[in-house]
Amino acid sequence: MSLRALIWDVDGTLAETERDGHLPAFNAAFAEAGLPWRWSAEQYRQLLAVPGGKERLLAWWQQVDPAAAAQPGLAERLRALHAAKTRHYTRRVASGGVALRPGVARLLGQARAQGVALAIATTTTRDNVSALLQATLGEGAEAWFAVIVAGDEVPRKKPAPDVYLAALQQLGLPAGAALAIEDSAPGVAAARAAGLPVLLTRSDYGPPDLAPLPPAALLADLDGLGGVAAPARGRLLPAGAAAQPWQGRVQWPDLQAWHAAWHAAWQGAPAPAATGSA
Ligand code: XBP
Ligand code: MG
Repeated sequence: MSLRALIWDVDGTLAETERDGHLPAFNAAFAEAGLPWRWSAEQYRQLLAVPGGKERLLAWWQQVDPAAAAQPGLAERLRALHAAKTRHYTRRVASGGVALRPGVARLLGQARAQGVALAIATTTTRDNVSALLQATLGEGAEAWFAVIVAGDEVPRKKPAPDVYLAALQQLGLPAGAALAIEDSAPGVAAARAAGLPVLLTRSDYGPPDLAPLPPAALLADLDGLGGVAAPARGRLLPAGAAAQPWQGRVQWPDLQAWHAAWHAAWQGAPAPAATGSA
């Protein structure tokens, strides 16, 4: 089965948005609301275990001020605080505060030249996706993506597979005809649970290591896609074979070869769904 679609995660995969966008936006929203909170980079790394900005805020509030978190009207306070954070985030992105990770524009261009479908499956909001694509790829870039599924558009956020299953359904493709590009453990778990082979491009906030994954889960475990300044480094994980060191700049033919090898190892059977915890 040939590779017909690339399904991209957003935060941490297209850009280091957690470090350069979401964290400062949360802190700006706290300051604006007169809340004494300022999340450090390390605190935020811990908080990222909770996918979803609104869910993250609630978990924090329950941790630091359980009495306030139990007050009636908290849901509205949370909604307003998250809306303020999204405003700070989109303003920061629109002003050029966030750059694409190395190699992302290259690979998107190669996929488009091949006529391969592009899709997005993310936990963040559609407003944030639109702001990032427009600021980093220009007007009209959003139209490059045949499908965009945002976190609030499905019942469950990552590590549940909902955004990936919705993307596949809207693409009209089986999981074996696509490939997910992810940066984090919840993201890998979500893509695996949807039966997708995954290219992992670890991000600044990605986990130091992922729970052991069945060989079929990952095509490769890299520190990025590789840019002009430096190649990506990591390892190929051919299904059923030993990991092989790899370094270079990921190109469309690499994805085709890794995807074909994954299929050959599984004779087209879908990879085992997620088993381990992310
Ligand atoms: C990462 C997330 C998001 C962002 C914050 O999404 O978990 O919640 O951290 O964005 P991705 P929101 O699947 O793209 O890696 O505040 O809009 O949730
Ligand atoms: Mg991500």
